[in-house]
Amino acid sequence: MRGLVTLAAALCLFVLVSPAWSGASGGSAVGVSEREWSVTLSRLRVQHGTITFSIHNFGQDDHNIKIRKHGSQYGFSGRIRSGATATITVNLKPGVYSLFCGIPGHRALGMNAKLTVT
Ligand SMILES: [Cu+2]
Repeated sequence: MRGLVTLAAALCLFVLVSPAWSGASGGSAVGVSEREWSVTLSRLRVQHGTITFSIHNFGQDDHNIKIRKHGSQYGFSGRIRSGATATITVNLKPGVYSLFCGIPGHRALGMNAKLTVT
């Protein structure tokens, strides 16, 4: 219940830094907020294993999220329309990952974030 409340708060009230909440599958969860031109994570460090990313596009343009480390791709949200939410669940090993928008030009404009998996 608390997790749902926290998730709703993160998505509806633009809360950018929220406490960790447990994913339904028992793994970790990370909230991702996209807008022109930023990607903001609810947390910057997360434990390795199953991680669910709840991604909301607060922007006016379409965006997406790609998860990469050392040139290898670990996750892709597909297109997320303005106002929409996408969820992707991936299994990540420890390391520093980049979460960025893969639409040409958007990463360079600032839609890029780093997540440390411990
Ligand atoms: Cu974008």
